[in-house]
Amino acid sequence: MKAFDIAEGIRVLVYGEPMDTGAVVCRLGNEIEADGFGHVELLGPDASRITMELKKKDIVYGLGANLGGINKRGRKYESYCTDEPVHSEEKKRLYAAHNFLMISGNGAKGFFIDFPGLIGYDIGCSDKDKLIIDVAGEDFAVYEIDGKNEDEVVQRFHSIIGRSYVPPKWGLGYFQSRWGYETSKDVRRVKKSFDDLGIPLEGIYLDLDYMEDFKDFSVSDERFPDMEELVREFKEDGVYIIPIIDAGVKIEKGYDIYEEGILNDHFVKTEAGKPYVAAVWPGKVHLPDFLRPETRKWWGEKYKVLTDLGIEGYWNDMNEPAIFYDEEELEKAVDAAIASKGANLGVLKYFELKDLFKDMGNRERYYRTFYHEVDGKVVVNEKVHNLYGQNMTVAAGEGLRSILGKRHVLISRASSTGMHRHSGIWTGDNSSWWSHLELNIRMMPSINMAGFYYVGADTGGFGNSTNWELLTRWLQFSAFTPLYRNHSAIGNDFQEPYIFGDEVTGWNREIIKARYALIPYLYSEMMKSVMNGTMMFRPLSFMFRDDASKDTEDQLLLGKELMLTPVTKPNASGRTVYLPEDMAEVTFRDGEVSLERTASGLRRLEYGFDCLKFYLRKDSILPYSSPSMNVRSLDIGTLHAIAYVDKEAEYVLYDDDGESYGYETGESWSTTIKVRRDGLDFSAEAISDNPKIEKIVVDILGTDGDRIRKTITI
Ligand code: MIG
Repeated sequence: MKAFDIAEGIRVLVYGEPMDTGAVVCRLGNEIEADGFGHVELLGPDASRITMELKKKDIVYGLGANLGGINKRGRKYESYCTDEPVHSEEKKRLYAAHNFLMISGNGAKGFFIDFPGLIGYDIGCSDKDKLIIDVAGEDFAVYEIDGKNEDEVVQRFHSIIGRSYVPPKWGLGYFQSRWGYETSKDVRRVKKSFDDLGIPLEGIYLDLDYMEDFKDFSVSDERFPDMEELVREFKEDGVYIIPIIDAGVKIEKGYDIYEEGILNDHFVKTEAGKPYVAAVWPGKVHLPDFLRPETRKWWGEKYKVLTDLGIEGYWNDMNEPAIFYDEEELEKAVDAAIASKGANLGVLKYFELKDLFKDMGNRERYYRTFYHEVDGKVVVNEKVHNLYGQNMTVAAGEGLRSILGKRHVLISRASSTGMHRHSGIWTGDNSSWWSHLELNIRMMPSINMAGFYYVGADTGGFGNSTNWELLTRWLQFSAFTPLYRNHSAIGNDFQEPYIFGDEVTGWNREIIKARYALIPYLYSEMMKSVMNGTMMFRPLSFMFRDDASKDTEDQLLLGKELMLTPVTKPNASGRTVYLPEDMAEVTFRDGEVSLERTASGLRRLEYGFDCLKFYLRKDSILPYSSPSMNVRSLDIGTLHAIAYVDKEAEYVLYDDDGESYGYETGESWSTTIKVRRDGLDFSAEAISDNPKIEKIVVDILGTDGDRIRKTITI
């Protein structure tokens, strides 16, 4: 092991000769003396174990988009990007490999394990006092990060992984999606329903249905003959089309992507050096070797086919990569089935036969049978598995940036740290379960920790049919997440916000409108978090040190201002909330915003379906606008704000053009709003260089119950 200095509070311990995974952007400093952290042992070739002690009260945060709690203690996890269609409690891995952990107890300490293969975590599970990390290799680096508190540790971690991707501002609108909008007629019908019912809509995601035979970069002539007009007409109304792209390339003579891929050697190979054959949606496919820079460049340029149609947003799917079966596995199962034809199968034999077919998808063996080219060397997928989705998405991100010259929307299913500089993520195939709404809440802070900000879950739930109540409650929570997308799987009941009758439609419309009113604030918070490397969503325990705050995992802090308290149970007219300090209850209903003082402690919150509720912290200001039908028509000429003030409060509203890369070099506008108690009165002032803002109307609630409105002219 060698140790190097990186920056204040950050050092790296290097074991063996790790490869460059693209996760970090920092340079090694001086070599230093270090005894490491915990205990590292080599258990054999390709097996290293790191063991650390956990104190009774330590909280372990991190692991990004994975299962479990905000506090990761008490279970096992794995980092090995996997197409996991059912996120049930016993699962250990999902689509992401986010290897950042933070132990918080007596101070906070972060660890990032930079390694592209399988890592197992046993976090106080088999031994309650131990954190055991099993790295399937000998070559890896561990970044060790100190800080005065959790926020500083995260900020320092983000300083070594580099600034995160941000979408254009329209990426914060409301998106409707469904696997099974089969034709452009279907898509037009969906938009018309939103228009007719006055529900804001920013865009419609297109799933596999738009392609011809599931071929990437193709558009079905039969089902989407008018794609170009569709995109243009929608855009005139401020509505975007966002198509899916899958990792696997259909094997089909004459299909340009396949032909070019073969010609230029772009596909991953078998041990014998032949293009590897997997089966995914198009049937038999080859998988592009995204670990090769030439292949990434080729793939990135292909997006031109779609950007030429006016498309500016994309989602990358099946890039773990997902494999439904390979030829060997299928043959084995089919042979066994044929051999048992007419036989009197005993039950055990029957189970054996059935299991050959069951779970044929994503078998670990597949990932040991195909190879990448990394820096001229041949490397089996298993060893670099977690870099596949990352590099597919880097290819897309770089391609789109150079083709469009302005920001684009991009989300990916598989991810690892490093990809955060190029794309957002969605949390994959959740189910229409109440427990998955709760899981969504718990995932948000850890995903931010891992470097991803443009994030959201399939609102309403992807698998299984949702119901009006779960959808409405989920719309209420997702109204705060940067990616706000309702998505569901083919075969389930429809779940557009207008499906469940007039009354529910009215509620959902109000919730989505309230989201639009919050976009100035949400965009400001997302951008400031990205720029400063701080988290947008934080657990209560980052700010409040009492045990009740540490135990609270169904409430979140958003920015420095808000505390979110979503309802996550059926048949509930509200919930019990825990307030670590006095706050003001905020209600957005029917275009009206109201504030009520609430004393700290356990409180009953009445939270119906027809509104958005949350809390505003003391000495805080929340700016908002009038709702609009899309981001383009968002008008902040008259900006509104609510303030809950004891002594004084300040909010700095970040804004920029929302579409160029100017923000990278500081092209932005800033509006500072201040409210101060002045004897018996309040004073409010603002300084702004934002040309769009003319006046700010601030509704102030004092901690003593006084209410006053101030209007500031800019
Ligand atoms: O095997 O494209 O997570 O969002 O709707 C399923 C169809 C493939 C998985 C994605 C989901 C998408 C679905 N895809």
